[in-house]
Amino acid sequence: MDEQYPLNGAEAYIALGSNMGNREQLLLAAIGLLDAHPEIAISKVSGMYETDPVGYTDQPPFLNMALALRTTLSPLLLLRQLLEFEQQLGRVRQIRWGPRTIDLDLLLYDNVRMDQEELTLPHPRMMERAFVLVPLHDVLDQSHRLQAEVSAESKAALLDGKEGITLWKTINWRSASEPFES
Ligand code: PH2
Ligand code: MG
Ligand code: MG
Repeated sequence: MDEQYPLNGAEAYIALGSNMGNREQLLLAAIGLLDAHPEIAISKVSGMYETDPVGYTDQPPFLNMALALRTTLSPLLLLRQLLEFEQQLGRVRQIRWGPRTIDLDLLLYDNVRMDQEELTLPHPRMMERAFVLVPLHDVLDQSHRLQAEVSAESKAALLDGKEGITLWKTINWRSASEPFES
Protein backbone atom coordinates (compact mmCIF):
# COMPACT_ATOMS: atom_id res chain seq x y z
CA MET A 1 0.00 0.00 0.00
CA ASP A 2 2.84 2.38 0.75
CA GLU A 3 4.32 2.26 -2.70
CA GLN A 4 0.95 3.29 -4.11
CA TYR A 5 0.45 6.29 -1.90
CA PRO A 6 2.41 8.74 -4.11
CA LEU A 7 0.37 7.89 -7.20
CA ASN A 8 -1.29 11.11 -8.28
CA GLY A 9 -2.99 11.30 -11.61
CA ALA A 10 -6.73 11.42 -12.13
CA GLU A 11 -9.64 10.26 -10.00
CA ALA A 12 -11.81 7.66 -11.68
CA TYR A 13 -14.88 5.67 -10.68
CA ILE A 14 -15.55 2.14 -11.91
CA ALA A 15 -18.73 0.03 -11.73
CA LEU A 16 -18.36 -3.74 -11.41
CA GLY A 17 -21.01 -6.37 -12.10
CA SER A 18 -21.21 -10.16 -12.26
CA ASN A 19 -24.07 -12.62 -12.61
CA MET A 20 -22.37 -15.82 -13.80
CA GLY A 21 -20.04 -18.23 -12.05
CA ASN A 22 -18.68 -17.41 -8.61
CA ARG A 23 -19.76 -13.79 -8.60
CA GLU A 24 -17.98 -12.78 -5.41
CA GLN A 25 -14.67 -14.38 -6.44
CA LEU A 26 -14.85 -12.71 -9.84
CA LEU A 27 -15.41 -9.30 -8.30
CA LEU A 28 -12.56 -9.82 -5.86
CA ALA A 29 -10.29 -11.06 -8.66
CA ALA A 30 -11.08 -7.94 -10.69
CA ILE A 31 -10.24 -5.73 -7.74
CA GLY A 32 -6.99 -7.67 -7.30
CA LEU A 33 -6.02 -7.16 -10.95
CA LEU A 34 -6.77 -3.44 -10.78
CA ASP A 35 -4.85 -3.03 -7.58
CA ALA A 36 -1.80 -4.85 -8.93
CA HIS A 37 -1.53 -2.49 -11.90
CA PRO A 38 1.38 -0.06 -11.40
CA GLU A 39 -0.59 2.90 -12.77
CA ILE A 40 -3.76 2.26 -10.76
CA ALA A 41 -4.28 2.73 -7.04
CA ILE A 42 -7.66 1.83 -5.55
CA SER A 43 -8.78 4.36 -2.99
CA LYS A 44 -12.25 3.14 -1.96
CA VAL A 45 -14.31 0.00 -2.34
CA SER A 46 -18.10 -0.08 -1.99
CA GLY A 47 -20.25 -2.75 -0.41
CA MET A 48 -21.34 -5.71 -2.53
CA TYR A 49 -24.98 -5.37 -3.54
CA GLU A 50 -27.25 -8.01 -4.94
CA THR A 51 -29.43 -6.48 -7.63
CA ASP A 52 -32.31 -7.60 -9.83
CA PRO A 53 -31.33 -7.70 -13.51
CA VAL A 54 -32.26 -4.57 -15.43
CA GLY A 55 -32.89 -4.41 -19.17
CA TYR A 56 -32.84 -8.06 -20.10
CA THR A 57 -34.61 -9.47 -17.04
CA ASP A 58 -34.57 -13.21 -17.78
CA GLN A 59 -31.16 -13.75 -16.18
CA PRO A 60 -29.79 -14.38 -12.68
CA PRO A 61 -29.35 -11.57 -10.13
CA PHE A 62 -26.15 -9.55 -10.22
CA LEU A 63 -23.62 -8.62 -7.63
CA ASN A 64 -22.68 -4.99 -8.20
CA MET A 65 -19.94 -2.84 -6.69
CA ALA A 66 -18.15 0.43 -7.35
CA LEU A 67 -14.56 1.56 -6.85
CA ALA A 68 -12.84 4.90 -6.55
CA LEU A 69 -9.29 4.87 -7.85
CA ARG A 70 -6.45 7.09 -8.91
CA THR A 71 -4.64 6.47 -12.13
CA THR A 72 -1.94 7.88 -14.35
CA LEU A 73 -3.53 6.16 -17.36
CA SER A 74 -5.52 8.29 -19.80
CA PRO A 75 -9.28 7.61 -20.05
CA LEU A 76 -8.86 5.48 -23.17
CA LEU A 77 -5.94 3.50 -21.80
CA LEU A 78 -7.87 2.90 -18.58
CA LEU A 79 -10.90 1.71 -20.55
CA ARG A 80 -8.76 -0.66 -22.64
CA GLN A 81 -7.16 -1.99 -19.47
CA LEU A 82 -10.62 -2.70 -18.02
CA LEU A 83 -11.60 -4.61 -21.17
CA GLU A 84 -8.36 -6.59 -20.96
CA PHE A 85 -9.10 -7.52 -17.34
CA GLU A 86 -12.59 -8.63 -18.40
CA GLN A 87 -10.97 -10.93 -20.96
CA GLN A 88 -8.50 -12.29 -18.43
CA LEU A 89 -11.41 -13.15 -16.16
CA GLY A 90 -13.12 -15.10 -18.92
CA ARG A 91 -15.62 -12.55 -20.15
CA VAL A 92 -17.49 -13.70 -23.21
CA ARG A 93 -19.78 -11.19 -24.89
CA GLN A 94 -23.01 -12.79 -25.94
CA ILE A 95 -26.33 -11.00 -25.60
CA ARG A 96 -26.17 -7.22 -25.10
CA TRP A 97 -27.14 -6.62 -21.47
CA GLY A 98 -27.21 -10.39 -20.99
CA PRO A 99 -25.42 -12.56 -18.40
CA ARG A 100 -21.73 -11.91 -17.87
CA THR A 101 -18.95 -13.24 -15.69
CA ILE A 102 -17.54 -9.77 -15.16
CA ASP A 103 -18.37 -6.29 -16.39
CA LEU A 104 -16.08 -3.36 -15.63
CA ASP A 105 -17.52 0.00 -16.64
CA LEU A 106 -15.73 3.34 -16.51
CA LEU A 107 -18.22 5.80 -15.02
CA LEU A 108 -16.32 9.00 -14.35
CA TYR A 109 -12.79 10.27 -14.97
CA ASP A 110 -12.09 13.58 -13.25
CA ASN A 111 -14.42 16.08 -14.90
CA VAL A 112 -13.68 14.78 -18.36
CA ARG A 113 -16.51 14.91 -20.87
CA MET A 114 -16.00 13.04 -24.09
CA ASP A 115 -18.16 11.37 -26.67
CA GLN A 116 -16.26 9.01 -28.91
CA GLU A 117 -17.23 5.71 -30.41
CA GLU A 118 -14.97 3.90 -28.00
CA LEU A 119 -15.81 5.83 -24.86
CA THR A 120 -18.40 8.29 -23.57
CA LEU A 121 -17.79 10.13 -20.29
CA PRO A 122 -19.55 10.43 -17.95
CA HIS A 123 -21.04 6.98 -18.59
CA PRO A 124 -24.24 7.79 -20.53
CA ARG A 125 -26.60 5.57 -18.53
CA MET A 126 -25.15 5.78 -15.04
CA MET A 127 -27.64 8.26 -13.60
CA GLU A 128 -30.59 6.04 -14.54
CA ARG A 129 -29.22 2.88 -12.98
CA ALA A 130 -29.79 2.33 -9.30
CA PHE A 131 -27.46 -0.71 -9.43
CA VAL A 132 -24.69 1.77 -10.34
CA LEU A 133 -25.72 4.70 -8.12
CA VAL A 134 -26.15 2.80 -4.86
CA PRO A 135 -22.59 1.36 -4.82
CA LEU A 136 -21.20 4.59 -6.28
CA HIS A 137 -22.64 6.50 -3.35
CA ASP A 138 -20.46 4.42 -1.00
CA VAL A 139 -17.26 5.60 -2.67
CA LEU A 140 -17.99 9.00 -4.24
CA ASP A 141 -15.92 11.85 -2.87
CA GLN A 142 -17.92 14.08 -0.50
CA SER A 143 -17.07 17.14 -2.56
CA HIS A 144 -17.78 15.59 -5.95
CA ARG A 145 -20.06 17.70 -8.15
CA LEU A 146 -22.49 14.78 -8.49
CA GLN A 147 -22.63 14.04 -4.75
CA ALA A 148 -26.09 15.52 -4.07
CA GLU A 149 -27.72 13.82 -7.03
CA VAL A 150 -26.09 10.43 -6.48
CA SER A 151 -26.90 10.58 -2.78
CA ALA A 152 -30.58 11.41 -3.32
CA GLU A 153 -31.07 8.77 -6.01
CA SER A 154 -29.33 6.01 -4.12
CA LYS A 155 -31.17 6.70 -0.87
CA ALA A 156 -34.50 6.70 -2.70
CA ALA A 157 -33.65 3.41 -4.41
CA LEU A 158 -32.74 1.71 -1.14
CA LEU A 159 -35.73 3.13 0.70
CA ASP A 160 -38.55 2.08 -1.57
CA GLY A 161 -36.93 -1.28 -2.32
CA LYS A 162 -38.61 -1.52 -5.69
CA GLU A 163 -35.30 -1.37 -7.54
CA GLY A 164 -34.45 -4.78 -6.07
CA ILE A 165 -31.16 -3.78 -4.47
CA THR A 166 -29.95 -5.23 -1.18
CA LEU A 167 -26.62 -4.96 0.58
CA TRP A 168 -25.20 -8.47 0.29
CA LYS A 169 -21.82 -8.19 1.98
CA THR A 170 -19.29 -5.63 3.06
CA ILE A 171 -15.69 -6.42 2.36
CA ASN A 172 -12.60 -5.25 4.15
CA TRP A 173 -10.31 -3.36 1.93
CA ARG A 174 -7.36 -1.87 3.76
CA SER A 175 -8.22 1.52 5.12
CA ALA A 176 -11.43 1.77 3.11
CA SER A 177 -13.39 0.74 6.17
CA GLU A 178 -15.85 3.59 6.29
CA PRO A 179 -17.74 3.20 3.03
CA PHE A 180 -21.17 3.15 4.68
CA GLU A 181 -23.32 5.84 6.12
CA SER A 182 -26.63 3.98 5.72
N1 PH2 B 1 -25.64 -4.74 -16.29
C1 PH2 B 1 -26.19 -4.70 -17.49
C2 PH2 B 1 -27.60 -4.97 -17.73
N2 PH2 B 1 -28.37 -5.17 -16.55
N3 PH2 B 1 -28.59 -5.33 -14.24
C3 PH2 B 1 -28.04 -5.29 -13.01
N4 PH2 B 1 -28.81 -5.46 -11.95
N5 PH2 B 1 -26.70 -5.10 -12.83
C4 PH2 B 1 -25.87 -4.92 -13.89
O1 PH2 B 1 -24.65 -4.74 -13.70
C5 PH2 B 1 -26.42 -4.94 -15.19
C6 PH2 B 1 -27.81 -5.15 -15.33
C7 PH2 B 1 -25.36 -4.38 -18.65
O2 PH2 B 1 -24.09 -4.03 -18.34
MG1 MG C 1 -22.42 -2.55 -17.72
MG1 MG D 1 -19.49 -2.97 -19.80
